[in-house]
Amino acid sequence: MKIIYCEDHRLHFPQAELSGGQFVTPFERPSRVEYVLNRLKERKLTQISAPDPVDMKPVQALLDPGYLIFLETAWDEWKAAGMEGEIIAANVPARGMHMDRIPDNIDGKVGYYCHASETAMTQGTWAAALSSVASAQTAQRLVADGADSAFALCRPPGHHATADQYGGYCFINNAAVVADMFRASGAEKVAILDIDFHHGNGTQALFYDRSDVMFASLHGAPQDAYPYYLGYADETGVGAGEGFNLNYPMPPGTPYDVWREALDDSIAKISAWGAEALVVSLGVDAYKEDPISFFKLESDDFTDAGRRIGRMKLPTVFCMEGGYAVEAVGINTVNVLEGFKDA
Ligand code: SP5
Ligand code: ZN
Repeated sequence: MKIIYCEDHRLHFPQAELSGGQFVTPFERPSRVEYVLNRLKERKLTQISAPDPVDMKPVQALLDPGYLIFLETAWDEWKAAGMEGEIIAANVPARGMHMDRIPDNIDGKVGYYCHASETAMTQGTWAAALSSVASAQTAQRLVADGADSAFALCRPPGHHATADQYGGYCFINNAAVVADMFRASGAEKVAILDIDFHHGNGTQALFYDRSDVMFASLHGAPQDAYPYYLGYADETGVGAGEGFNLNYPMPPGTPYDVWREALDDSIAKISAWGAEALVVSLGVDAYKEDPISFFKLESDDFTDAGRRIGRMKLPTVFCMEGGYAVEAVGINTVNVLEGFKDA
């Protein structure tokens, strides 16, 4: 399997994540990628290359133009306004306030374009986010050109980012861009399977009214887990998209045999629909030792999950999402890929 990775991810490394009322070193940190790379090499998966330059057209086609300009210019505006620290949203438009009037003040703008204040931006965030989506795009082109599968080792991750909001450590929704590119390269029906512990709220929102991209997400139930305000089972799509959004929320302590039933159900529905290409939002934070999650998957379970995904026999792009038990992130991620290959 070809693996695409860009070292520019290191340009995004905030010092601070707001967690439990304190600033801590972000869970989403550069070393995550090093653990995955090391494990890939240990397992002799060495077809690793750098991405081609980012193609902004598919990104601009999917996302809000004002949001992209914001991401590109936010750091300079923040500094020009005399802010000393990293960019952290301290205000958001809440119930009863205007949702559609964008402030001029950068502090107001940051909150307008953010949905979760745990996520800080720094000088290098935009460049890193572009390198991440560039990896996803290069993986997509490899698969569109005939490869069975490819793994985009994306960092920062993407599935929480919507058309116009960042948060949950995500800025550009890599998996969504890949799905849209599969449509443009000829697939009529594209599925996104999101196995990250957290609900893929950004991906859901981007395709909620569309019948050409089916979205399935296995995640911690919103009553108990970030992103809290989306991800219920009764969110099934709207308009033409009705029936094309599948949520599998699960409670604290969920073990693999329960999670696997959700996986099998989502796979059966994607297969019955006749998807022609598959994008996997590959987070491994469903692991039992993950510091911010509450499922109970073991490392071997990721191999089995990969095998089940591989049995779909679809052209597949994997996009790295979350996973914060850093020493196990490499093993668990590569287990999915090896299970997939051996299917
Ligand atoms: C891509 C991805 O996995 N994003 C996850 C974003 C999670 N944001 C909320 C983090 C809450 C952390 N709370 C820490 C409590 C530790 N005991
Ligand atoms: Zn996650």
